[in-house]
Amino acid sequence: MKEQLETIQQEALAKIEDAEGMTSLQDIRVAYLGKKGSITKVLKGMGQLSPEERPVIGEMANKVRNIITEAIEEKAAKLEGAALNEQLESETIDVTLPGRKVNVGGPHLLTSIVEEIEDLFIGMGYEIKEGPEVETDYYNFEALNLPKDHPARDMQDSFYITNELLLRTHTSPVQARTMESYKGERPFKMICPGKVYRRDSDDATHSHQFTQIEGLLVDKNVRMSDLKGTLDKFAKQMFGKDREIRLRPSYFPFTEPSVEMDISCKVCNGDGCSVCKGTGWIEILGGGMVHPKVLEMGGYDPSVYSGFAFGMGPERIAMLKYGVSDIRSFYMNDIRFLKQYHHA
Ligand code: 2NL
Repeated sequence: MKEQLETIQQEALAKIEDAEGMTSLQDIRVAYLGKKGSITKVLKGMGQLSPEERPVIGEMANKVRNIITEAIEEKAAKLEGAALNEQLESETIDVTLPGRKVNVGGPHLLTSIVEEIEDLFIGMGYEIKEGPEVETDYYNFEALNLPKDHPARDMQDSFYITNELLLRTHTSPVQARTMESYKGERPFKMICPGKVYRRDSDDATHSHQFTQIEGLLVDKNVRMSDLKGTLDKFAKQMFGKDREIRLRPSYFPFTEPSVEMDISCKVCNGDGCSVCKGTGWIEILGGGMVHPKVLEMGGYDPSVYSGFAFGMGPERIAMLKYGVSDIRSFYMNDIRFLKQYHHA
């Protein structure tokens, strides 16, 4: 039995030495150390031995098992190291290959225009305010001097949710809310950009959803000339320092007196062309002195405070500034249109 174990040890060590991969190593483990392996077989035959021989052979069998186990583990570590080296060599990465192109988007043209206008008014000390797009009848109409029988309140012209709730038709409710929040106690200046909604059949110049920016300044002794100076600065910064403005009388329910502002046509410099329809002037926005009733409803005493307000459509500003001919282009999300303005 002693000889048998010695042969087993020699044989096993030679096979382990020659093993070329993990699978053959595993086969060797099973053949020698497994339940039906050679060493187990020897141990099973120990019953025939004398009581003196048994512990000697038992100890030897254990030694042989340990030697073989150790040899297998050593060889396994060697084989794994070799496999890793081979993998590292075969999988070298070519860092000189050009990378895949990532398409980076940019702000929408309308976003750029709104931000440009915001920056301009922030520079004049204005706050930016936002408000809800689902508004109450009170803030959208009543507080702005648009009483119950006013034609602008026609069901046909607005998206009503209930009798008292609707999608705001202008950003003016934000101004009404701002006046209310300041409780008639302090002067302020703010602009409010945002989405507004009107029932309309969409075409090249109409959209049922569009954006607005309105401004409101309330203080003591505010005059029409303050409005004119502010709008002149806005026009020159937005459209170029050579632009002239002119104010024409107009009507809005929340201002009195009310005006519309034109800028001199950039294309013909005021001589008259197809862009300005021969007039030399292009309409940009509306405004006026805040109606005393609106001040009062906002909590400001009209005998102490006065103010000016104005409103404009960023779509129209963008169309004039960049020659966009169809308002629907802003909402169709045609990537060819959007891409043209990523520099803007
Ligand atoms: C336009 C004209 C305008 C206002 C908006 C306003 C708001 C309050 C008080 C007074 Cl709370 N006025 N807003 C005033 C005049 C004109 O917008 O053509 N917008 C596109």
